[in-house]
Amino acid sequence: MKKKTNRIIFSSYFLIVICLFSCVNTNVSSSQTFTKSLKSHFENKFFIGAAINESTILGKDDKSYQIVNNQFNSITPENSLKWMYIQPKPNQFDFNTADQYVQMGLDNGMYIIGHALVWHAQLAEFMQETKNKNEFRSHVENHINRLVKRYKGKIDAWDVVNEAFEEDGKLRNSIFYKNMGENYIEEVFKLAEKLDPEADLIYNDYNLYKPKKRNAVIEMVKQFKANGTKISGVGVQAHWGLNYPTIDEIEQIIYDFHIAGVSVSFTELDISVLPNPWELVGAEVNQNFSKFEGDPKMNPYPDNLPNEVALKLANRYYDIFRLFVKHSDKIERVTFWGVTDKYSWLNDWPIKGRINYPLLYDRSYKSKEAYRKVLQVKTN
Ligand code: 9MR
Repeated sequence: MKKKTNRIIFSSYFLIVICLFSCVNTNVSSSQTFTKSLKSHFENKFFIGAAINESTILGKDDKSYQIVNNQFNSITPENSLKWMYIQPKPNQFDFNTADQYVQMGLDNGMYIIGHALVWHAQLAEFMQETKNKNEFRSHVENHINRLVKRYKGKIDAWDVVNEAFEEDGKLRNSIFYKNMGENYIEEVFKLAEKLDPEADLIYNDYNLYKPKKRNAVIEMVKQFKANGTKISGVGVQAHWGLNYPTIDEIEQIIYDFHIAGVSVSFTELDISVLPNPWELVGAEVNQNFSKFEGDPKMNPYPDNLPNEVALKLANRYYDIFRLFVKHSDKIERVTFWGVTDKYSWLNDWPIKGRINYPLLYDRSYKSKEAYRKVLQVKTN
């Protein structure tokens, strides 16, 4: 929390500086940029962040870059720090994009997230091929060592482990579990703490509104605390829909983790507006629905979002943020999973090639009704 206040003061200062020197000629309207922003609106409540892609990090998508700088005070790399990109071959690291990502956050006084050290998806191929358990473990240790040391004092929070539980609360039978055994989560948290004792250490997962899965994470938190293992917070991936989870279910998540003694961050917020006839929830990337590709029933708004749906989305965001403000003492950060609808992963999941509208900015980088509604949420 101390860090949070410092960073927010710094980023307010930075906003004024940016205001003075560079507001001409961005495509974001000046009233939108400087009279109000998401970060000023929720100042002292929680960090407000966005996941950013490589084009934004490298400055190729300047409009996105401007939105991020003007509106958000926290960033998460959507893909650029994932294992397959950062260590594609044994001990061959490519830090180019990651370094620029971190620099962007430092330049703009942001709360910088490292996502993610240990995750079974987007892993390098050589890890799948490593059959020797000792060798596997030393690759994991080397990976964490190199990343956490390199960004010590710069990356504020690490998603140390991502998506390690199944829906029924059992540990996922992942490559990490198979090679390192059931204590691997605690083991890597301890290592991350040793390497950067100041960094916030987060466990991140989806579907935590479902009690079985949430309880498993709570048990893990309790075990860590009993053993003196640092865990700063739980990242609740918020890949949600217009009708699920209910506000009560979200509130329960906040209460339960608060009682367990960790902060809550809503780490991957986006609201799908497209049909979900299979009641598919969360973000299990292995679910494949390719047989529905090209089916117009599954892609009902290929040209634009009808007003009534845009309003539903706006009201849904309004309700969610009202709840977040109500519990802002327990919430560290709220991060959108992307900046504009144009590049949202939800255009391609669970069916490729759809047109989805899950975020606060549209395909031409304009703020949507949902953005305005979020700013209408009272903060005092
Ligand atoms: O948004 C990311 C997308 O570009 C990648 O193709 C995908 C690969 O699995 O990962 C997406 O981000 C995921 C995040 O890292 C962890 N939680 C689920 C997110 C959506 O899949």
